[in-house]
Amino acid sequence: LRPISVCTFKTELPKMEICFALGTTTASLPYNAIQHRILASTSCNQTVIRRSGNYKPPIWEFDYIQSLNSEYTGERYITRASEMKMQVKMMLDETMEPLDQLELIDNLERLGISYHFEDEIEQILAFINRKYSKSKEPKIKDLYATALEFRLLRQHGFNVSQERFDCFKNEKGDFKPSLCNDTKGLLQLYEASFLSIEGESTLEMAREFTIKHLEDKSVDDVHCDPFVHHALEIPLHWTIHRAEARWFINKYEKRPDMKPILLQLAKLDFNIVQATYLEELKYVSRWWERTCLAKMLSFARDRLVECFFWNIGVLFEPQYGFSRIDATKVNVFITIMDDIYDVYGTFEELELFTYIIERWDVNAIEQLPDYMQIFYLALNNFVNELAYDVLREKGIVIIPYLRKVWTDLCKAYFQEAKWCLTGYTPTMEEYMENALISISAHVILSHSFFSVTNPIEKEAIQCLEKYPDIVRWSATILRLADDLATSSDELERGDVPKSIQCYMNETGASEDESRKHIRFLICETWKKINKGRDANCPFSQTFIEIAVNLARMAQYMYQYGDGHGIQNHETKDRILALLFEPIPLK
Ligand code: 0FV
Ligand code: MN
Ligand code: MN
Ligand code: MN
Ligand code: MN
Repeated sequence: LRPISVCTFKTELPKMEICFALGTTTASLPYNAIQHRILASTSCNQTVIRRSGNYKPPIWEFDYIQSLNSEYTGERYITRASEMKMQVKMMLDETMEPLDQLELIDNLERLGISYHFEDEIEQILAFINRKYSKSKEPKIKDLYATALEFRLLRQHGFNVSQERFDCFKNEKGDFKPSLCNDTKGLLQLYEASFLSIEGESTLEMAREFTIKHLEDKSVDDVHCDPFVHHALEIPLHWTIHRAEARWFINKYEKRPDMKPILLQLAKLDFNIVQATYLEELKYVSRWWERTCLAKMLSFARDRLVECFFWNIGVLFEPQYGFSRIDATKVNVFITIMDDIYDVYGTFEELELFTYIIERWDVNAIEQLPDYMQIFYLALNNFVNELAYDVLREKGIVIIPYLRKVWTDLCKAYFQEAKWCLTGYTPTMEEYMENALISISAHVILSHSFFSVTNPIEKEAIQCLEKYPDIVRWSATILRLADDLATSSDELERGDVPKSIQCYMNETGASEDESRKHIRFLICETWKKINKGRDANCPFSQTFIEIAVNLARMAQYMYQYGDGHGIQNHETKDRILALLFEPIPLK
């Protein structure tokens, strides 16, 4: 047993039927933690022993956040940036060679400033695409240029065939061995291969081929090309914009072909955008302090800054400040609620809580223990406020939808609590069906949908309610990335088995094999996303981008372990670099 905190709660039991059978006795249960659950939940006297997640207090305290200021809010900087944007627009107009155009676009994207030039970029790519499909001459045979063009066109939704790479294969159908010496070409081919969809064997082969040869290079060479190293860590297509911008600006500065205007605009724009993030963070941190939830629910993760940070990856453009603030609150509520179910709540409390949430019965709140009362009322206030804003701004009542997504989440959490209590290991399929909901992507994305969509169409809501593909794919990657990073600790704490354990249990695979399989599933899900663009659902490009970015951000937050809950130094450094430290302008 690992009881950490002992506390008392109201023992008035729910006046409702218990609608399922447990059918297991304490004696036969395999895990200490489960016995502990039983112990806690059968206790009818005043003392209840609870588990603890052993979470550390937050790194970023309220006073620290409030003390931060950025000089980049001033009019002077904004004017300067606008002037530079005009110059870059001219540059886009005047660049004529297709390869130069492609490189310019690629640089703008990696520098994090392409969002200012979306129309111009779209036009150029459409032109390149048309020219390519009309031309009868043999296509360019340079691997680098071919792959760059392929990736950019696909990224922007143009339909280009993998056959473009056939000319780089030999008679046997393999990539020509001579390509190994072309590091620049290999790198581009590697990045392009991540835009593949299911069944594209050339791109599959390209990925294996390039990874093998790039890895060889990065092992051989002490002065390994930083671009190779960076790419192998995480491909561009999986990277969030802000992180890439921060990294690339540094590298771009040292390039011989660097264009000073791009560099200066990128730095300045990064700092200006960062300053708006800071204002949002300070605002939402005051809200968080006022709720007192961190003090009153001290068993839960207090991760306001991390919760905010997710949204830098999910929707980075400065105009979405309000969405980021609301989305931060959503993440905070999810994180606490997850801890209530996974760590702190007794089985009976969870059962009652789920029952009351399902009916959204605010009148029944008194039946709940104190910590659930305060949590539920905070959540209720948030839902009502958001619904009020949406009704005022967009004339549509969304309360039932919001309640429904929170209810579904609670039911999925409760299912896991039941499995935990009975020591049941679900099959992979059973697990995933529930885990795609319990990872909360649908809650996150539904709230984002209502906050970024205007006008809100009834058909789009109806689609959203049915857990559309794009939400499922995003949820799949979020869930699997989370499991890879958090399940070891969760298992130790006596949580339910996660995907890795379910797969091991079902197939007899070792943990290593199982983890490999999970990473394979992540790659397969990306292929679906790449094909994606669910034609039946009238979602905006912005919303789709949010869903895809959530998957990207999950891989970023869980890249070196649990970047959300456990405060590892990688996440700390990333937060400093993306949120708190401006880029020196010199
Ligand atoms: C992860 O915690 C967690 F809190 C999530 C994914 C909820 C918040 C989501 C965002 C901030 C995007 P944990 O690993 O404990 O989640 P599970 O579902 O595995 O218990
Ligand atoms: Mn993009
Ligand atoms: Mn959890
Ligand atoms: Mn959980
Ligand atoms: Mn987890």
